[in-house]
Amino acid sequence: MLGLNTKRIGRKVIYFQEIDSTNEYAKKIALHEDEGTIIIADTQKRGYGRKFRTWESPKGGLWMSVILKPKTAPENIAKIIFLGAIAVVETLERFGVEARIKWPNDILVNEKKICGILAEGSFSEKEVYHVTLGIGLNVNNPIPEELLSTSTSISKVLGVQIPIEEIFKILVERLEYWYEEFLRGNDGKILQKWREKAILNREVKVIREEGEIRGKALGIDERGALILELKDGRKEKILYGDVSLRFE
Ligand code: BT5
Repeated sequence: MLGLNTKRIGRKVIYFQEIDSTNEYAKKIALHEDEGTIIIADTQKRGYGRKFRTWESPKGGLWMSVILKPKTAPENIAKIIFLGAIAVVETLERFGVEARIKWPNDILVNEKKICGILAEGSFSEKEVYHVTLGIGLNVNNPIPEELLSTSTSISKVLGVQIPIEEIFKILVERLEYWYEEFLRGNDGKILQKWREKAILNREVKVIREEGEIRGKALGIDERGALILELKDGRKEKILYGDVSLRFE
């Protein structure tokens, strides 16, 4: 028994020992599921991130997806990623791990990635039908050799293993708290908290399809775009890209 105290998020939890991807599964069933259903798996054979990049998901990590059905406009989906990131940071704090958010969807500890978030939605021009919020958090799982210099896990940071159920329970509670704020229209509170926990006011390199761009990350706007201050003082808004903190 998980004994969750939440009303909406995690009302139903579907567990797999092994699955291709919890996000893929959640998207498939989303139309006929109630809001709040969580898909969770011990391992994913084909976990993925943005642009379908491979997400390593060995046993010992927290790999989960939440089905959400907010009555909102598609431009608000970025805030769902943001509230997911805040919930993860607060969960880590409860276990004594200090983490920061790197726009748009990474959670870092000592500048190493501990968690990635992926929101996938089905929507029309005006209306969101459903959003699948995928969270991949390295807990007790090994980190693959090729990611060791850029990634970490809770057990590596703390030097002890924490039962996944404990992390899961708090994460679900924090997700519910922030999702309720979102549903109440308290966007300002979400954006403010996000800014408080994010890596801002420093030089970054953003890799976009149309090329690289460097500048100082100042913040985010209402839609979730990153505001970058370029060398010449101009400001540029970036809606899609990868931020790199380490560069020459
Ligand atoms: C993300 O993508 O960071 C979003 C990852 C979302 C994963 C969850 S797990 C549950 C749900 N089901 C899924 O199939 N997905 C979601 P992105 O920003 O594109 O970052 C991907 C990059 O992170 C990869 O190219 C690797 O460099 C790195 N990476 C892969 N596995 C990692 C891991 N376990 N820990 C840290 N970094 C990893």
